Amino acid sequence: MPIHNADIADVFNEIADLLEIQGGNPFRVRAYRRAARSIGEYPKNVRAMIAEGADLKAIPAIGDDLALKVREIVATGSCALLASLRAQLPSAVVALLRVPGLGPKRVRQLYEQLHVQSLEQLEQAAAEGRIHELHGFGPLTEAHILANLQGRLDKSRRFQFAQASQRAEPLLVWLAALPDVERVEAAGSLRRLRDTVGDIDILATAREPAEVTRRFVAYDDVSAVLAHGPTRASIVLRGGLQVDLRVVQPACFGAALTYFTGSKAHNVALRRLGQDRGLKVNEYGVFRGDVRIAGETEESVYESLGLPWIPPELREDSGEIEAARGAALPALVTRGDLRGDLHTHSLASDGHASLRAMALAACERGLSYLAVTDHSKRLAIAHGLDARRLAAQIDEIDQLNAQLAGVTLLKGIEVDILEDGRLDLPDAVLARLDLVVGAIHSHFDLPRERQTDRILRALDHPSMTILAHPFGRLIDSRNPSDIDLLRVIRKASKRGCFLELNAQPERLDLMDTACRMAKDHGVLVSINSDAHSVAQLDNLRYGVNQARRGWLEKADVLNARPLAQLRPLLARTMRSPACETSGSP
Ligand code: DGT
Ligand code: CA
Ligand code: CA
Repeated sequence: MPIHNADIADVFNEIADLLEIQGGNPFRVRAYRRAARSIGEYPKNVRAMIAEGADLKAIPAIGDDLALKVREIVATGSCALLASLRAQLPSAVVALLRVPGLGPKRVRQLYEQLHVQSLEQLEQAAAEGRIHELHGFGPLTEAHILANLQGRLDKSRRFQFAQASQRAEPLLVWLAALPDVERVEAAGSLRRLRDTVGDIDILATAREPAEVTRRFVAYDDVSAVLAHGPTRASIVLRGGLQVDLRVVQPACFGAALTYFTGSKAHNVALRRLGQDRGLKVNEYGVFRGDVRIAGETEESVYESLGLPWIPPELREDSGEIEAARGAALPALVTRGDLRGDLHTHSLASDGHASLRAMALAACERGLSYLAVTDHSKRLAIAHGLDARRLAAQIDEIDQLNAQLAGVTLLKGIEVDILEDGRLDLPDAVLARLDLVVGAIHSHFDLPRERQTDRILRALDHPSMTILAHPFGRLIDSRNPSDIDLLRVIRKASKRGCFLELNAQPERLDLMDTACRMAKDHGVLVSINSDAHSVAQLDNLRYGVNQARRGWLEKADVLNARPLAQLRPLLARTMRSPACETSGSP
């Protein structure tokens, strides 16, 4: 394996960690850390420099002794000093240094006196109350360690995108306003607009990196500091969300942003593409031999690989690289493309605003139509409408539309799809509506065959227009129903029906891959807020995020159509019983 600068930096960092735990000379520890950073960010490939006989002491922070070590690492992949340090201390002990409140001296005590060698063992020792008996530790320190570890080890917890972005946005603004900071960007799953986020990754450039990490760990929303170094730090925000900050050199910023945006699968694919061209791609740049040929911007990184810049939403190694190479990247739908919203509630069922207030709010948000789709009677808990109340609402909307300017209310219903696939209201009243949004609110766990048949039957109803939140999942609390999406999509296509991408942050249903399937089969997706209040109309942006991850373009989205083009698509004539395929899906 060819040794790259990052590998050398890793060796030096581990040496510094181990020396520190063993109580080594602080100057020596710092020298290794400085060297690690300097080499990691050095624009030329050190291995190539050695091959050319260049003087390694040209690299900042590298003197005679460290130059020898660099040669040793390049020649052998490691160095004797690291091997001997590792022989004295298991390398998992190094991870203990990252726990707030644990310096090298304490880590050494824990290791020697309690035989703690890993974070898991540390948590166990704290939970069993063995730590506070050590010299220099007390019950407070022990409790602090335990609290920190529980935050850190609970890696499985994921946050809804909306929760994560609401936490991240003020932090990003605050960071950007710090005097030393030059650039700040979110990376990771947050930047890829994933429906859930494990932790937040932030990249920055700054004149004084250490000053920025120092301020970062003192941000007023911090509940724990997991790590704090001169160029990187990790904190846990109140509410439990972890944030990793890395401060990088401007020349590396684009490469680091690409790397830490991920996904991991996309990174692997980029690296492979680089290898085919004789290039090395990592978080410091793109290198040909010893020369960094790209890295300052993301565009430069992609360009060096013969690709246009790829939107982060698509970076999942699911065809985006091939599309980029063939100049066939989708022009992703934007919030500004949406002309209306086809699933909203009012005071009549479980909404919190009047029809008029919802209509005006939609207009203010640049929408020109809004479908009123209150619940049907089966959903008694939501004060669902029966045929009589729905008929009254239809009349009310007609009157309102006569008064409203700039926005049109469409008459709809979110009708329950009953267990057997029938709809919860009589055909006659459904036939008076502009659109019928059908939704499952019960029996989520039917076997696949029955659940799918239930939906297909609903799609066969002559009035059915849009299948709402098709999988019924709730991100934190309900798994997606087991349905055969392909059969549902084929039926929707045949019946002229549409699938909803419900934009509520806890739903985001359709999922991204399902959006793409709908697109591939020519079934339009309706990005709906499902707003129960004026403010929830802003959920649309979360729906658009998800649609972009699903490769949707403006033309793939039902409510990106202006009203005049929408009306014929909603018209029931397309779904008349005459073109029904009598039961066989
Ligand atoms: P998350 O936090 O679970 O929602 O998902 P990400 O994608 O934000 O993942 P995270 O925070 O573990 O890492 C951020 C990015 O860093 C990730 O998307 C790709 C990059 N990355 C992390 N570890 C590796 C790795 O081992 N190999 C490669 N190629 N990239 C990695
Ligand atoms: Ca992350
Ligand atoms: Ca992370």
